[in-house]
Order: sequence, then structure tokens, then C-alpha cells
Amino acid sequence: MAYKRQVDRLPIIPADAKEHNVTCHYCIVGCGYKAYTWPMNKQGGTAPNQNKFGVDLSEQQFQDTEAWYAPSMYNIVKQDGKDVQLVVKPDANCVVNSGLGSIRGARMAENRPSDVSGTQLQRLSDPLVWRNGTWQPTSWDDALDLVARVTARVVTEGSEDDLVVSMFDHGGSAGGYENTWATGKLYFESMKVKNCRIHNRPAYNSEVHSTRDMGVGELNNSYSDYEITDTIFMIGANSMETQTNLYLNHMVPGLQNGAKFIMVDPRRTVTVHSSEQWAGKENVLHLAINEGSDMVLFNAILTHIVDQGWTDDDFIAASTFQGSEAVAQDSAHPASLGSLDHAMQDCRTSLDEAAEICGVAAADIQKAAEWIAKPHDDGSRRKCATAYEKGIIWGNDNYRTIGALVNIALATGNVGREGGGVCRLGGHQEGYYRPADGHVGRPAEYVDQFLIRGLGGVHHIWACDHHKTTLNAAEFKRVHKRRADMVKDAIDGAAGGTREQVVDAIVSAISAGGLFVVDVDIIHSQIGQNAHVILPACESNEMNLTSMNGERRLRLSERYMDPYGNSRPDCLIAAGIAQHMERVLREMGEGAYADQFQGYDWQTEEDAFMDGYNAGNPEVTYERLRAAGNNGVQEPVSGYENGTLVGTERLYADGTFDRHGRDDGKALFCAAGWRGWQAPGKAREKAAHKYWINNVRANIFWQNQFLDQKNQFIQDRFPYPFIEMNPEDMVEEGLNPGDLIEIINDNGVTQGMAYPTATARRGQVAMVFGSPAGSQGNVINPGVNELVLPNYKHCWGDIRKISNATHETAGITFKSKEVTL
Ligand SMILES: Nc1nc2c(c(=O)[nH]1)N[C@H]1C(S)=C(S)[C@@H](COP(=O)(O)OP(=O)(O)OC[C@H]3O[C@@H](n4cnc5c(=O)[nH]c(N)nc54)[C@H](O)[C@@H]3O)O[C@H]1N2
Ligand SMILES: Nc1nc2c(c(=O)[nH]1)N[C@H]1C(S)=C(S)[C@@H](COP(=O)(O)OP(=O)(O)OC[C@H]3O[C@@H](n4cnc5c(=O)[nH]c(N)nc54)[C@H](O)[C@@H]3O)O[C@H]1N2
Ligand code: SF4
Ligand SMILES: [Mo]
Repeated sequence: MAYKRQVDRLPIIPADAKEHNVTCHYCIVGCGYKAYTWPMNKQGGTAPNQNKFGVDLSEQQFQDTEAWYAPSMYNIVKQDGKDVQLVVKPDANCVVNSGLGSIRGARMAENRPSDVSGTQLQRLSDPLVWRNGTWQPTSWDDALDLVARVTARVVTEGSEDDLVVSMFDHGGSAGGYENTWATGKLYFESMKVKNCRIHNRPAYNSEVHSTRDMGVGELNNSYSDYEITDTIFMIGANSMETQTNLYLNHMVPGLQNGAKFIMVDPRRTVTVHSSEQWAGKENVLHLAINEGSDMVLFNAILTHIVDQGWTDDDFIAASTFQGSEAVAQDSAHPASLGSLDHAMQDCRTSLDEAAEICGVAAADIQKAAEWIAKPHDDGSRRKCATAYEKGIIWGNDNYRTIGALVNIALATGNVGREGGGVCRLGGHQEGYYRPADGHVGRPAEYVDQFLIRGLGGVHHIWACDHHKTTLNAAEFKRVHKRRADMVKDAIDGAAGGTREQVVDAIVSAISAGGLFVVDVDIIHSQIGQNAHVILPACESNEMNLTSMNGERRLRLSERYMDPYGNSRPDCLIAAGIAQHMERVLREMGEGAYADQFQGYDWQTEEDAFMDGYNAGNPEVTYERLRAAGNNGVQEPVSGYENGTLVGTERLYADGTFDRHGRDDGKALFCAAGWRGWQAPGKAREKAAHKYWINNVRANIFWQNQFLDQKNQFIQDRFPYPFIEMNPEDMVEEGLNPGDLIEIINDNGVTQGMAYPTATARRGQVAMVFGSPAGSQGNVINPGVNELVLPNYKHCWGDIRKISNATHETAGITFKSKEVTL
């Protein structure tokens, strides 16, 4: 019997089951899956002509057979109003994952809402409106009317600056070209909202301004580059757990082909351990640097490469800027940009200086430089694929640190070439298509602080939960709740009144400092507790959704089931808000303004796709993407020939760089001078506390656990957020495995359970981020960089025991996460 699933057999997929292309909607990798659906009263048989796999299932199958699926890949869902059986399993023919699943993707089916099997019944089925002291279900028209009336009053009596928007900018679940276009059209075309922020950071900006300003877009290689490179240089990422099948299906083959592996992470991760097993310890270099010191390491590596003459001089001459300074440092550019010589004036750092600041041996830094750039014995250049993510993006001095890393790739000619690339590994898939956002400005408004200062009157929230995932979260939550409660009280006080009277009461409460909150989500989230209107969205595969993955591979993930209850695609919710805004504004006598909200008469998500993405990329249609299947096409799409979309395997293959928009097509180097802890308050906090509170992701969880929180398989393993600790530190604090602990500093308090980890360094703990049972963001200070990029990763605190292990935590395993194969 399958563990905890109460099943000892599952139906065989019948030969005539319907087949749908699915791109996993969780992480950036975008693995290909197939969904099979068939009627409740049917199942396949063992004879080859009776099952989908066309094999004789009465015979023993080989170990890696495709003619198999796990209980987590099965469910019963609604399709066209009828219950159907569903299997979602990895696609062996998808080049991204070659049939591999992951502990997240392989549970897509069991994470679907089902009235029959009882899974994910936390999903919202109807709009909810705050009425008579609680949230009451209502119709779409009723809910959208209230949203539009309050929003229209506030933006006409004040200005559009009084509307604050938190919205996703990504692909995959809660995003995609359809939905980013619709929200973008609403807030950036019909309106010009500038007080908006992205789901994962407190402003509307780029995670990687510097690489773009240098001309280098951040997703520039192909996953296959990792298979043919000489060195994989990974910084601040834990790909085995966070980009799982990119690591397993592309990086591991690279290691097996003889590539060296360099990992820069203060923490020893399972990616380091796994790479040691595949490549041999002698081919893995883990630089466990002091937290936040990456820039110094990169500068020393660059300096060594320049001094040894290992630079790619032809590439530098042909493809990079040859003057001195090209862009001066100013309020929009935290460092100046220009030629290599220009950058070296600020970057020059000796191996010994770096060893001192980074806390690793000079010889190891030299070794890294050699693995990256020392030519082969025959004089040929080494290929190096560089990959980074949140350890430096949410780290110290984002702009300069990422700039310093891209410098190395440019100096060694490792961009636009086979086996090269300097790329974000990514988080969600990408799916950004919006009207111009220039009105937002740079630096953009720090929206969390704007709200905390009592500004703004209406807050529209799309698919994010700042209670669990923002910085300075303790204060944010306190203020947000207080302001939202003022409006709840006003609504309660106006009970029994007409719609006009209720809206008047809300608007007066807003004038007195209240905040009217609209939350668009698939569940009733934590920030949703402050909402006055909750609008139920549906997920990917309950609608058709297009996104691209980390190698810019665009696919259509097909709808195979109905939206749960009355939930709708986000793009159609945005259209509904626009339509109600138009009507309400006209009623208010604001005819010209009302006209701006026209053009949303979409019936389906495909209409939103055609209105946005297709208008800019006329070759790309649903029909052509459907035909392109799970391998899709790599963006940018340059044409349609012989029945196929023509894509781009690798960016910058011709040696011209355009991401900065400069006419000369030359890449720029970044003058990344080291300045210690850049964000306000960090150095002081570090000095005042005993522990660095690193915060990380884990294979088993998806994001803020919005589905995981109602999934027994996950809750059974980690009932509370884990806090990895060195066993000796635990003894010093009087802790046993599974004990509940608090982390305390001046910003707030959070809690979790102690998880002994032999490889954790003394004085460093690693807490899983975004947990519903303990928000790590409570203890992060508000410090950001000049362009409002948060430094989530670096905060310090003290630890206090709350209680002995509870019934839940006492029963779990505390075995090492390092599994030896
Ligand atoms: N399983 C799983 N996968 C996911 C997600 C998930 O929730 N679960 N989320 C997705 C999303 S949205 C994102 S953005 C990505 C994030 O993917 P990653 O960036 O790989 O994930 P994190 O665990 O947040 O951070 C990576 C590492 O940064 C290290 N780090 C901390 N401080 C420093 C530092 O100063 N320098 C360096 N060099 N490293 C440091 C941490 O020790 C950690 O191991 O994952 C995506 N994939
Ligand atoms: N301390 C710390 N904080 C961090 C980070 C960190 O490393 N450390 N990382 C940051 C990063 S990289 C990220 S990405 C953020 C994540 O922060 P969030 O964006 O807040 O977290 P998610 O879990 O992605 O939130 C998804 C929300 O959307 C809902 N949802 C899911 N699908 C849909 C849909 O189709 N439509 C709609 N409307 N809603 C949907 C879910 O129920 C959930 O409430 O956290 C950031 N915060
Ligand atoms: S690696 Fe990412 S995209 Fe692939 S199955 Fe896992 S969560 Fe989904
Ligand atoms: Mo992310």
C-alpha cells in the first residue's frame, strides 16, 4: 500500500484517455508533463491495446519504466462539469526534464481541488465580501461593483497615487503572459499606477538592474550549455533543491562529462554534497565565504584573471566598450559602468585581501580563477557557465555584486558562446508582457514603507502574501492590519445601509487613515485576513497558460480541468475590474476617464493573449504553441517556417549586446568597488547578535506553502519551519531536536523548530523562508539598496527556547539531509 494514501492499486490509464500538454507551474525549470483524463466509469487493461502506454502490463516492467505512476500523480477532478479521473506524470520526451519529476511537480495532481478525493478544499470557490463581521460569499458582480466603486472614488477624489498595487510579474502559477498582460493593461495603460510593487520585493524594479545596464539580459544560455561546459560556477543558489531538474538533467550530465564545479555559498548545501558524488570531491570547490562578501571574491578572481593574461582579448575588443566611463554613478546607477580598464580601477583586489574579508584561503580563490579561466594545456580557452540566484540577488549590495560577477563572464568571453552564459537560475517561470512602466520611475517607490507611513487608500493584491514573504514583516503586518481594521469597522458600522452608504463609510474611514484591501488569490491567505473583498482566481491548467522557463523556452500549458467553483483566470478578473471601473466612472460623470477602461471584452484567456503577447509577437499563437508541444520554442521567436516556430538557442551569439538599449551594441563593465555592508542597519545588527539567520528554500516546499499547508505529506515531514543549527550551538542553548525556538531582534520575533545539522557552521542558522507557521521576514530589517532591492538574506538575531519538542515534532526524523547514493 502506498504510504499514507490508503491506496493499494490505481486505475490503468485507458488507451483512449485524453492527453494534454502540461508545463509544471511551480519552478523556473518548467518541466514537461502529460495530463491524462478519462471518464469515471472506465479504466484501461493490461493488454497493449487497452492502455495508454501500449505495453503488456501483465509482465514485470523494468525499473525506470514510463508505464507507471505514483499515487500523488492521480486525482479525480471536474472537466466540463463532470468528474473525471486524472493522471499528471512527467513527459519522457520533454528535453527539459527527460521524464524526471520532482517532489513538487510530481504532486501536481494531488494538489488539485477535488470534491471527490477531498484534496485542497481550502481553494476559494466564490468571491467573498466583508459583511456583518465576517467574509460572506457573493456574486462576481456584487464583489466587483464594490471594488470599482471604492477604487474609483479614491482615485478621482485623490489621485491614482492613492491606489497601491502588489502584483506578480512572473510566469507559471499565478502569472503567465495572459495574466501579466491583463494586470499591466489595467494598472499601466488604463491607469498610470506608480505605487506598485512586485510579489517578491517592496518596489517595482528589476532584481538584476546591473547586468541589464551592462547590456546582458539575465537568461542568456541554454540548459544544454551546462552539459558541455568545462566549469559550472554557481553562486548563492541551491539548485538541487530549487531548480531540481535543471540540476539533475543538465548539470549532472555536465559533471559526468568532466566539468568542474565551483559553489559559492556560506552554507554547505545538498547541491555541494550531490555534486561531490557525481564529479568526485577533487572536482568540487566549495567556497564557504563569509555572508555578504561575494563582491570581494569576484573582484579578486577578476583581478587574478586579468593579471595572468587569461582574459579573452578578442572578445573584449570586439564586444565591449572601449572608452573609459560610459555611464556615471548617480541615483539610478549605484556604480559607474564602462570599459574593463575603467572597472578595474575600482575592482582591483588581491587574493590576500579577499581571503581576509571572505574568510576562505587565498589558494582556493586562486584555484577558482584557474578553473574559470586558465587556458587548457593546448592553449584553448576554458568554457565556464556561471549561474546565480537569491544568495546574491537578496544579498549585500545587489547592483555592484551582480555587476562584479558579470564582469568575470565578460572578461573571459563566456557570454553568447557554447558552454558559457552568465545567468540567473531563476525562481518562478517568466511570463512578463506589460505596457511600458517608465512612469514608475527609478528608483521606484518603496511601497511597504509608503503603506507603513499611512499613505495610499486602496490596496489591490494579486497572488502574493506579504505577511509571510516581505521584509520588516512584523511592522508591515501591524500597520496593514490596523489600517484595514478601520475599514472593517466602518463597514460593520454601516451594516444595513445602501451600497452608497457603505461606500461613503469606507471612503471616510480611508480619509481617516484606513486602507481598503482587495485580495486576488486561490485561497484565503494570511494577508487575505485584512481584505474586504477577496476574488477567487483559478490556477494554471484550470486555464490555458503560456510562460517561458529559465532558458526562455515558451510553452502552452493546457487547460485540462474546470476552474474550482466560480473562480476565474486572473486575466478575466482584471478585465472584470476594468469593465466595472468603466461603468462606475461613467455613472459618476467621469466619461473621459471611463473611456480609458475600454478594450477588455475578452471571453477567454486566449483573447487576453492575443490582445497582449500576440500583438507584439504575431507569429506566436495558441495553435502553433500547441503544435510545438512540451518542447515549445526558445524566445525570442524570429519567425514561422515550414510549420514550426523559429526560436533562439542562445542570446548574444553574434557578440552584440543590447539589453541596456545602447546603439553601439557593446557590453559595459561595472566599477564594483567594495563598501562593506551596504544596506542601512546591517552592520550594527550583525555586531549586536549571536546568530546569522540565513533563510533558505527546501526541496519539499513550494514557496509560502499555500498548497503545502493543506498537504499531509508535507506537514508530516515539517510541521513547523525548520531552523538548521549546529549541534554544539544547540547544546549551548539547551536545545534538543524538534524543540520550538524563537528568533529575536529589534525588528521582531519569529519561531520554528531546531533541526540539528552537523554541517551548519557555529553561529549560523538556516531557517526555511515564507512559512505559515513562522515568518522569517519578521526579523529582517527594512534596509534596501539605492534601487530598493531588499537584502532578505542577511539578518542577525538571538535564540530563545519556547518549549520542548511537541507531539508533532517529536516524531519526525532529524537525519542528515545529505543522502549518499
Ligand atoms: N523547492 C523549491 N524550489 C524553488 C522555490 C521553492 O519555494 N521551493 N522557489 C523558487 C523561487 S521563487 C526562487 S526565487 C528560487 C530561489 O532559488 P535559490 O536562490 O537557489 O534558493 P535560496 O534557498 O533562497 O537561496 C540560495 C542560497 O543562498 C545562500 N546564501 C545566503 N546568503 C548568501 C551570501 O551572502 N552569499 C552567497 N553566495 N550565498 C548566500 C543560502 O545559504 C542558500 O543556500 O527557487 C525557486 N525554486
Ligand atoms: N526571508 C525571505 N523572504 C523572501 C525570500 C527569501 O529568500 N527570504 N524570497 C522572496 C522571493 S524570491 C519570492 S518569489 C517571494 C515569494 O513571495 P510570495 O509571492 O508572497 O509567495 P508565493 O508563495 O509565491 O505566493 C503565491 C500566492 O499566490 C496564490 N496563488 C497561487 N496561484 C495563484 C493564481 O493562479 N492566481 C492567483 N491570483 N493567486 C495564486 C497563493 O495562494 C499564494 O497566496 O518571497 C520573497 N521573500
Ligand atoms: S523541477 Fe521545478 S518545474 Fe520541474 S517538476 Fe520540479 S518544481 Fe516542477
Ligand atoms: Mo522568487
